Amino acid sequence: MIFTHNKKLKDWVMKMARLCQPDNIVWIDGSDSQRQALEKEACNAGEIILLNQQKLPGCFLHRTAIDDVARTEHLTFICTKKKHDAGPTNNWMSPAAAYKKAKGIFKGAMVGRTMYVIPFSMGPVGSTFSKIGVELTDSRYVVLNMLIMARVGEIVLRELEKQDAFTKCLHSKAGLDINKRLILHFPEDNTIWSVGSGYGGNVLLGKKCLSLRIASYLAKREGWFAEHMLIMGIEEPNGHIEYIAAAFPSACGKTNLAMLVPPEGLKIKGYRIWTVGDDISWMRIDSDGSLWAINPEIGFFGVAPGTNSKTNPSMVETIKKNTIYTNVLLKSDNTVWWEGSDGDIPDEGVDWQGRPWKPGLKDKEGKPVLGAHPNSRFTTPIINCPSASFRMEQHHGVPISAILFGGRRQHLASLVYEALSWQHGVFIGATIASERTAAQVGAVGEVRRDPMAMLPFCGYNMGEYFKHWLEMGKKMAKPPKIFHVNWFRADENGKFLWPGFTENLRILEWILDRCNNKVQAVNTAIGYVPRVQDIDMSGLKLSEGSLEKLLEVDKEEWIKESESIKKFFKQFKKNFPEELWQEYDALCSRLKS
Ligand code: OXD
Ligand code: MN
Repeated sequence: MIFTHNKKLKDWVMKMARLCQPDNIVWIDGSDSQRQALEKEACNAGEIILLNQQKLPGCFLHRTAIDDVARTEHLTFICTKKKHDAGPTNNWMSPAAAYKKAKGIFKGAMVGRTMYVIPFSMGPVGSTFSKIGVELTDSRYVVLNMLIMARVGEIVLRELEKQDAFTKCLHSKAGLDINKRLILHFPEDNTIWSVGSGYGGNVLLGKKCLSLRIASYLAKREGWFAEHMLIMGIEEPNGHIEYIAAAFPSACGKTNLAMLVPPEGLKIKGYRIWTVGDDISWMRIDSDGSLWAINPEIGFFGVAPGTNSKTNPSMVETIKKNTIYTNVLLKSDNTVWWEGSDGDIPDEGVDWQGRPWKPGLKDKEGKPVLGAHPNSRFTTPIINCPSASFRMEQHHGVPISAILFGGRRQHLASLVYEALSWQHGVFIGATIASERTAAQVGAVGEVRRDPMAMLPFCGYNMGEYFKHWLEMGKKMAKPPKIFHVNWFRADENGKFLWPGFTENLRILEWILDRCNNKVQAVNTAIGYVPRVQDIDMSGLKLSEGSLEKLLEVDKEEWIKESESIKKFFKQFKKNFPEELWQEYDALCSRLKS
């Protein structure tokens, strides 16, 4: 039993308990002994499976319901009093309607279950960056994942006695019924209600819900940034470290970049990479006039398929212990496997739905049956990562030299280019986009805009969000330089021109050289593009003319792109900042000159 002096917290827990009617209430204290007891209970209840403890110590497997395997954006709402405050890119419900609808589902949802109270801090406990949340949940899986992803327990309760502000997070699995599933954000009440799901992105409320949707709203009010960005440091042999933050839409390689291992050809230069975070960056302007960042999380919630020693050797090391796997294949030796993992394809196993599986299995329509769900995940502590930053716990964060925006564009976007100014950089961020691949539903090649990679995560009107970016730029004496990268440019046959992954360090090197005024660049219509000779290609052979093609700016294609940008911007109507229309006009006139 935990004791808190915080009356607001006690009253709220009791009020939610009256609504959900759990049999009992357990406060999560953050101790190893409590975690181990919960792991045992969850195993006994069949919620998780203990994996082979010789090969995967401290690891477990969990399977979600088969229609509960990803974030459900159509069931995710921003509930502000005025619809306009949620903006044209968010689903909106009025707070009164949303509370009423969700109360109907939460009512009695925890009968026969325990309600766990999870006090958590996003960011180091007590840092000026950090925000506290308290999640009430009836899921042991949520508790065990939160213990990996956030700083949890008694230490947070003590902090809550010094300050009163916390995000009220209520979650219940209820009946895991997709027709009774809602992910509701009430930024004006600092409240999140999630019901009917057990999938991480919907239920680990410290992550997307608090650290992006609620935090972006608070950041606008309080004058900081909450962004969907990785943070990494690049150390030179002399010990000097420069940090960058990068926003790419989901499935564009943020996690792989955040922990890359230098390629063979650059090893001689002795770089060392430090991973601060792979998904979320909170950034503030410090007294030195530059932007400093923390990762509010302490775990990775990464996608399993495609993770192997070639694509991400550091992650392969990270997930060898203390990891919860979700929706991957279970092998007969009680270890796990997924499509695109290391090692041979197993002869048999149990698939992510709990059914017997063997290679070559086809469904009724003749389609291959996958062992692991394409969005199967692992939850794992950052501290396990060989490149984990030694500054994770520093209350000050790390100084950011460059901000990168990127997308998946087979055509159009050069491998890398630098914004002409902060304002132009905001324009670039506001226009980032990815093309659909054959793996997604919809027309292949169709462009989906995802400004700053925040489209599903901005907790308020995105027109106002762009204004916030512009305002922040004005307040910084030493703003980071802004760049756009595109690892996915392809030739006429659709073959990627750039090898990506570890080789991307060559582009980071150019970016840092630009930040330190060490190299010149070509001033093009879209921004500063590298001179071919300034990318270090030691040990990497591309076919003749590939680098030139990767850096090419095709004005005709860009003129077509500008039409699509205009259409996208128009939806924000009066809320759209004039400065970005100026950038739009300036781009058009540069393209036509
Ligand atoms: C994530 C996402 O899970 O962006 O990080 O969807
Ligand atoms: Mn993400």
